Amino acid sequence: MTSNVIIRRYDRTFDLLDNDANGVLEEKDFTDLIEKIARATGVQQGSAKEEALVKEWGNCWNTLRDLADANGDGRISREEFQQAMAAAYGDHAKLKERLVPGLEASFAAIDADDDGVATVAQFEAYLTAWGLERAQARAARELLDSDGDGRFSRQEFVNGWTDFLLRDDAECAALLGPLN
Ligand SMILES: [Ca+2]
Ligand SMILES: [Ca+2]
Ligand SMILES: [Ca+2]
Repeated sequence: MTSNVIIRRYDRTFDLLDNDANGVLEEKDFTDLIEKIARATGVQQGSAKEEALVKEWGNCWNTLRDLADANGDGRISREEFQQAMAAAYGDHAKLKERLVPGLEASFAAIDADDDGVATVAQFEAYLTAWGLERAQARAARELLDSDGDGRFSRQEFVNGWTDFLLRDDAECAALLGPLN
């Protein structure tokens, strides 16, 4: 049974992934989002980091399409997304395994100097690429930077996002801004 909190979180995730806001997820939403993330985080065009972002998020799109595109039209409707996420919710381990490479590539984009630690300022730039307001980005970062030193590790980043998608409690609910 999927709770309302989780369903609202999936709704919010759908809205953010639907980059052109046309009500369906398509490959172009993902490629445009990657481009925005790369530019917002200062990843160089043609760099290995950009290649990793494109590759891993491309894989995320392919996984999502395989999982969710029930009618095979190459687009994922909100309903298809909700149903697929609710079904995948029963298998946390598998969902996590599929998400982590994309999350790690995102962290690498944020962690400009590759020391395994990112700053909240870099994270705010990343979230604005997703269309979040600065204030929302500030609220979200507190969930990752639990000791408040203004920095967080790759592991905290990956855990924060997977908890957001998989854990059924309010603590991590604000990661993508207010859910309403
Ligand atoms: Ca779209
Ligand atoms: Ca479809
Ligand atoms: Ca760093």
